[in-house]
Amino acid sequence: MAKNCPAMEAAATLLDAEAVGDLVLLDPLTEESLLRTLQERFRRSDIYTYIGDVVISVNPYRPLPIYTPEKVQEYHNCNFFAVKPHIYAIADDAYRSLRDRDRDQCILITGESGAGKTEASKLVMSYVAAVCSKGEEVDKVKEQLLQSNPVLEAFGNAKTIRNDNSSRFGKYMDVEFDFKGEPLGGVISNCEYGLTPQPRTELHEICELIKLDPGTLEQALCSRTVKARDETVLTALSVSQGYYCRDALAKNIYSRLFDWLVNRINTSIQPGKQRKVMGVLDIYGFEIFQDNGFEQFIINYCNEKLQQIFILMTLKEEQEEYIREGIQWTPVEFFDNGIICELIENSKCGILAMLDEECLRPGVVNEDTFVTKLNQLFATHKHYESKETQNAKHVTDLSLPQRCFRIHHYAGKVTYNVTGFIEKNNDLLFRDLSQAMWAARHTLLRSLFPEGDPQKVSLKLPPTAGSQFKTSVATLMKNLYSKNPNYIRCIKPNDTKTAMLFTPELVLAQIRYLGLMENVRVRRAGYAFRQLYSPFLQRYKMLGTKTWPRWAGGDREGTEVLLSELKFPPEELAYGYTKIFIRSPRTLFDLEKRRQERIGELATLIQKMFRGWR
Ligand code: AOV
Ligand code: MG
Repeated sequence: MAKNCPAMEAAATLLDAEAVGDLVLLDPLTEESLLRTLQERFRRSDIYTYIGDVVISVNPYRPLPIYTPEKVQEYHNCNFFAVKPHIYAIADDAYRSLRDRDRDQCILITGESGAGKTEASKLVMSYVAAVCSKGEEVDKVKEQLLQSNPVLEAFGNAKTIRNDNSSRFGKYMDVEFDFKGEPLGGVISNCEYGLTPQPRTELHEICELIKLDPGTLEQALCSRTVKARDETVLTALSVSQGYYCRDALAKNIYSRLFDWLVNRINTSIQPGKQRKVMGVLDIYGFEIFQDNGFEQFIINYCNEKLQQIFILMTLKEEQEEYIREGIQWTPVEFFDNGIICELIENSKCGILAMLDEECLRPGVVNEDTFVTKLNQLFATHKHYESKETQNAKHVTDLSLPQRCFRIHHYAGKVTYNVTGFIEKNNDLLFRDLSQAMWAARHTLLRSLFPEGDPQKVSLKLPPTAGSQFKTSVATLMKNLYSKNPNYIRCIKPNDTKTAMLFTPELVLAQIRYLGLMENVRVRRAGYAFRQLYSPFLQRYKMLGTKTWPRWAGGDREGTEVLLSELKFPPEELAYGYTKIFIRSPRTLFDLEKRRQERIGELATLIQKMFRGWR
């Protein structure tokens, strides 16, 4: 390069600066510089980048030689910030916190469909399996945990336009460890939705498979028994009702079989006693199709909740802690998507509650009354739109058709067509069909339909699909909140599944909705590490002449005495009411390094004393 060409030099500096591994160090911080950094790193096949301890992963759509056993060794017990950003580093960090600091962990993997979440979850699991100890019993457990994946994927994944191996079920796996950090087993939970039946084999073939008299199935598919007082009336179904029954049956068989499979795997991998837990969450990504129905609505709701967890745990919680601890702090603005979650899930007037209400209404129900109600309720809601409410809000968008509503999700605007919402939410399997299945001589199938037993007829309506989903999402959120979160934010670089192709506009949109700018800003304004004074002092007091071997005063005072003796720059530290805050991870590593050296010195000293005594 010509030395005296300032433009080239500036460009080279920029490129170097743009390739920083931790976006917290980015200077200047703009959307443009953040995007260019990811692009430049991606060009160099560095698909992983950090924001503090959050990992961003950009899907390379081709195999990279960075997952070898040698790489595993490189990251095993590594210093998170001293090695190149890698998914193995976050896996290692989480595993060590679990083993050495006794904190349950969860790894939250988010991103849109095809961004690489499932691949990431497999990399985390295989890394943890590779670094924990070996032995016949442990190897058996590891094998069982890893092998559960292909079985579940065979059943629960399907090709979509977005992803050839798209997860159609949300998977959350708790891996359980003993006190030494050896895996004991695990528990899998599935939040399943998005099954689109394509069910057309001949009735006779089906009946042969399930060992059922074809007449029984035919009758159950074409008619319905209605009980009125003491009378039982058999009514014939219309053709479309017949199709509905067929699809409902196929879907029920599929999803019940899937639940059975998960239960079977759980019984073989579930340990007796649980000690420490690492949860790995790999869920279907945010979906925006040309035509979006109930499935997309449910899937996007789940993603909205995951985004909320991210906001609450990293952005909001971080800022609130500074305020609680009395630390000087300039608040950083961020978008809180709580309002969108409420719009969907509010138990009194959220969209799901309105849908349930519509499903329970006697008489003819259809989706038109459902949309009308939503339009009335949310006429002025900032995140809700439909053709009717647009008039009220004085906006017109000709692309928004009738029988549709649009939600402004954190990740983008999605137009949902309400056709099929009521049917799918009701998810009713007429009793005639359960009874027909119970009559089959195929024992497994029969066991999947216990309610078909005529002795056990219950009149209670089963919960709707929407409310079941809401419950399982709530359970999942509670579980995640109880653990220390680790984030992997996956980015999809192009829409054509092309190797190493980076489309800036697409990535920029994801940078925006993943809130990466806010994430960097909060992280920069904040402190990377914090700990209560007492455990902090206990761990590092050996480094100070005044605090070692014993400190008689208070913990906070002791921490101050110790850190001033170690001469860290004052801007690196902040003293809260109960905790010490350290700004950069490097200061913490410095402390750790000094501690290791000191332990070495003390060990030598003790050895010398021993020799002296002998
Ligand atoms: P997803 O889980 O995020 O989509 P996947 O993990 O299935 O996406 O990734 C989609 C495809 O991208 C994979 O089948 C791989 O071909 C490729 N890929 C992803 N990560 C990597 C990687 N680290 N290295 C190489 N190739 C990769 V969905 O389940 O549709 O939301 O619902
Ligand atoms: Mg997936």
